Amino acid sequence: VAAKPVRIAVTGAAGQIAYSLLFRIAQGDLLGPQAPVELHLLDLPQSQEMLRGVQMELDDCAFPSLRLTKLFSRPEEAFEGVDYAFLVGAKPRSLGMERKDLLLENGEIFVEQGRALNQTASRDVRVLVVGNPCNTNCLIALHHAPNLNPRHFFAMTRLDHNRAIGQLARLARSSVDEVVNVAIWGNHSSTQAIDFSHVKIQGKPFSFGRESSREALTQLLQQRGASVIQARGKSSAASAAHAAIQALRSILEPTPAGQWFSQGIYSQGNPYGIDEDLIFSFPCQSSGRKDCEIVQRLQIDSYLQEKISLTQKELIEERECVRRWL
Ligand code: NAX
Repeated sequence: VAAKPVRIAVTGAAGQIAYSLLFRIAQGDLLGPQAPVELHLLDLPQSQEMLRGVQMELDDCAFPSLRLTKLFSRPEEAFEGVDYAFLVGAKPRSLGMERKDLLLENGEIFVEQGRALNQTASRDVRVLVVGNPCNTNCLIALHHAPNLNPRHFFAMTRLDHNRAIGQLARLARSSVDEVVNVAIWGNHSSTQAIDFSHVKIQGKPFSFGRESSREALTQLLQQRGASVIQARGKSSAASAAHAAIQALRSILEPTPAGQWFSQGIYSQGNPYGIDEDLIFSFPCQSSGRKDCEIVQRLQIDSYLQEKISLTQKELIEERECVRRWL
């Protein structure tokens, strides 16, 4: 008997991240080249023509594992029976728009999509929120999906994590696979707390030597998204799609012993004293059974603790801003 296709929804499917992500999934980068997949593309009614173009291109690749591509403008239809949902679609921040306005504009989208997931998605669905502000959008979605497991909702901080690995490897003149155990704590925003304190390069603990070089790298990483926009004229897309694939792959594969990845997850029951109702990025590990557990008992020095408190404060403020929906 042919295996039943895995159903995967991507929202914002006419946008630039999706233009990379959909082809990567269809090629097998998420589940392997043998696993049959069915893609559900969701975008706004006015973007349906564009979606048709994307669908034609997917057809034209003749990917062996892509069984079906369907187009939608209504989330409850797009999420019907899905095993994975990448929530990428969101309104971009326009010129002069306050962070608060962005939260409110996007909040409504995630109320609707959370409800829709609750109604029609597989009971075992895993949800990755990419659309910004991704932590708080994810929190809203899970609050509106009471019949789904809150530990199955994630916000993407993997791009930040990967950026840090890339730059550390450059700094140490090492290859990226020799850099392990960087971590992003907190919000996917400029307050993110980048934890270099457990980093090992070529098996040895890494240290910056000078305080100024840690500050310089932190600044470079916090500004990286803006630097890409400045150079490319558009925000990060292929690197974001790659990070999204890795974020879900990381829960499907056992994490190498003693290592971790960064993921925004529901903070309830966390061992670090973080507020219990946030989507907060932590160093995480997986047994490979679609799970994601916070790494326990890491030492947190006073420098990092201060940064973690700041990013937590920002997330609490964001939550206050969208309180009407929680
Ligand atoms: P684009 O503007 O290219 O695409 C967004 C798409 O979403 C558009 O096609 C739009 O029509 C659609 N959309 C808007 N509202 C929708 C709704 N209610 N339902 C379905 N579709 C809807 O943006 P793109 O560059 O693809 O970025 C998408 C999101 O990812 C943005 O919010 C962006 O800020 C966020 N990012 C998050 C990152 C992360 O690390 N978490 C990094 C990359 C990126 O900046």
